[in-house]
Amino acid sequence: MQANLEKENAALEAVKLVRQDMTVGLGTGSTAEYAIHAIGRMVREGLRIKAVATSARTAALAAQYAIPLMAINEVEMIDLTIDGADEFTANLTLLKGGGGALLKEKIVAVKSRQVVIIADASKYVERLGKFRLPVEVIPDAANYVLRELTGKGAVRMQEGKPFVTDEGHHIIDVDFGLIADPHRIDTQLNNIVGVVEHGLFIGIASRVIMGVGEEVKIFN
Ligand code: ABF
Repeated sequence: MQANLEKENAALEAVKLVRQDMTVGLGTGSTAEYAIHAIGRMVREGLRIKAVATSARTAALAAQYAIPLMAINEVEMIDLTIDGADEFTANLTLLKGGGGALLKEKIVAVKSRQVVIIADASKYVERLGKFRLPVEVIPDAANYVLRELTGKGAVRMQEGKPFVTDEGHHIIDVDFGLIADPHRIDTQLNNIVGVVEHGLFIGIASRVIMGVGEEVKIFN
């Protein structure tokens, strides 16, 4: 399938940036998993790195390759993080969190010297927002946040049972429509009591490597 080939090609291009003795942030999601498999093979062939996982699922996959894992808080600085995204624009603004790991992904990303996003071509958008924005909330604040967001242009929320993150928080998927001003939404969300984090990554990605057909395209 085309998307999987594009994901794998993007991942293989990104792992060329991994160097001996680096501390590497390992992302979450199917695209990031292509990179983890490739890095795992490199570790089996003698690559010496330390790694930090952004989710329990990623940690379990890294453990299969005996990639040495450190807790996020044990690591001062991460040299390179490779992660996926749900959407990205040409100016490297991202919508992330569809995998429910946005909090640790953002912590790992902001601790990283270089954040390389890998994606298939379907993730490239002119404007973010076709994919609903994941907003991570403290469970006790969920109803309050839902009410606040309904008043601020969010039109559709997650129905049914909330997604519970590794940290025990809830994810509310919010449909803001196409997002003209990510900074405005970032500020709005950061000022609602009970919101822990959200999936807009602004000014965080250093580069996006997109698989497109058999090729890769790099956005800097
Ligand atoms: C994680 O994986 C999330 O931030 C993002 O939502 C998701 C992308 O998953 P996939 O690579 O499977 O499309 O990076």
